[in-house]
Amino acid sequence: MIINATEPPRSRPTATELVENIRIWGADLGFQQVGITDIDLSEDERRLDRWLGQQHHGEMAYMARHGTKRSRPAELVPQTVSVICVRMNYMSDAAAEPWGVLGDPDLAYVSRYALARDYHKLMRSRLKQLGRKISAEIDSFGFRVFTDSAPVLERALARKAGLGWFGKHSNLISREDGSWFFLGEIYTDFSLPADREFDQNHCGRCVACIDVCPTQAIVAPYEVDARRCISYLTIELRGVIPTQYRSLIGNRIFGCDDCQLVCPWNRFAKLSSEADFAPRHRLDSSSLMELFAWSESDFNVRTEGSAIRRISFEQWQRNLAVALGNAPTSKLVVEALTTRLADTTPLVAEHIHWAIEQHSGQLPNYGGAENHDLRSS
Ligand code: B12
Ligand code: SF4
Ligand code: SF4
Repeated sequence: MIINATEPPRSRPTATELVENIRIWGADLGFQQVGITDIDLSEDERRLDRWLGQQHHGEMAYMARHGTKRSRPAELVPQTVSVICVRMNYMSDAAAEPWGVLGDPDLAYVSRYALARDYHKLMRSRLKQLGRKISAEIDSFGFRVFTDSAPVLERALARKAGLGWFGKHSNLISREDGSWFFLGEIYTDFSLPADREFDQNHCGRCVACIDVCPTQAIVAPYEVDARRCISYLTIELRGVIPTQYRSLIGNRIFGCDDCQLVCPWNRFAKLSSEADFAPRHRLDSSSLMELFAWSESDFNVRTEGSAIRRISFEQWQRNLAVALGNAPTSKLVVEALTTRLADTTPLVAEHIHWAIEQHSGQLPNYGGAENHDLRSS
């Protein structure tokens, strides 16, 4: 090997230099913050166990399936000693104003995080780039990246890495950016100096999120009973939406943002200008009727590469049927619901019957399920 005598051999950066570089590379890759933590989540493990013990996870069996792997990073990826946590803002400056959509019962409200390209893809690709950049500097840097893709206690790790505090709605909040951000992690076997954990809480006496929650899912500060949460009911729950929540769901057809929309810390939240987070197919302001008219192939084409694909076409129609039950009564709405009955699954049909019933007696020639003998169709 020829060694250029004029250039000194590349020296290994000190731990402090490396961490500074990681932050700079993270910022260059579009992350608003990068923090580092060790892997001790014993306090959070107790809270997670309690949450599971109370059955707050409902039918999300994956939350309980992995034993202690979720709260013990080295059980998920052996030899992990440090975790690099990142966050990326997603509220797009191109999206329609959320309260305007929520306040118009003819429109469909899709959670702001799901209007665009599936964030998992973008986050994973950026995290991998960050990991490779570090490996190029440190030969012995073994790593794996995650974003909502494995049993990882993401918010707990992020809080420990100094990224923010748990709001009473349980989302992580940053002083600089509010809570409209995604989290991601790099697990590594390379020991890095940990940042100071975020040990303050800036919620104070505020309870705005608890008060606004349409289904009272925030059963205590920092504790969400997922079974009541509209995000769970419209996304994670595969079957029948319990009737007591249907009117409360309003026009929210995929997820829910209310607890974050009222949070004072989001008044100053910075918007994202990532092209990938700009809304697609006018999903930020479409009417319920437009979306209910989609065929299965429309659904497949228009939600390709989107986080909405976490739900099936059947769940999509189920959610729209509930929202149409909450829409202002009109002949067109009742006709669209009734027509759909001819070609749908028993699950969707059950929700359509409920929806039609909400309009019964409000139109002269539409008496609801009774007049149409819908239950036998
Ligand atoms: C399961 C899940 C859900 C479930 C359950 C939500 C929940 N609160 O657990 C449902 C489907 C309802 C859901 C909804 C949403 N989710 Co979600 N979800 C997850 C997932 C996969 C696991 C969360 C988890 O571990 N829950 C278990 C409970 C026990 O954890 P926890 O609520 O964080 O509880 C901790 C604290 O509350 C704390 N704690 C408890 N008591 C106390 C008391 C005090 C004093 C303190 C300080 C702390 C504290 O200890 C617990 C353990 O650390 C994560 C991804 C991941 N792998 O982590 C995404 C994740 C949490 N979700 C996310 C998002 C964006 C959402 C939604 C906003 C989506 C939407 N718009 O519809 C909503 C928000 C609803 C809400 N208010 O939480 C983001 C949150 C980003 C952020 N800024 O925090 C995550 C991190 C995904 C990601 N990679 O970005 N989600
Ligand atoms: S996402 Fe909606 S339903 Fe869930 S806790 Fe927040 S306000 Fe309540
Ligand atoms: S709305 Fe208030 S209580 Fe809820 S997270 Fe924001 S600051 Fe905390």
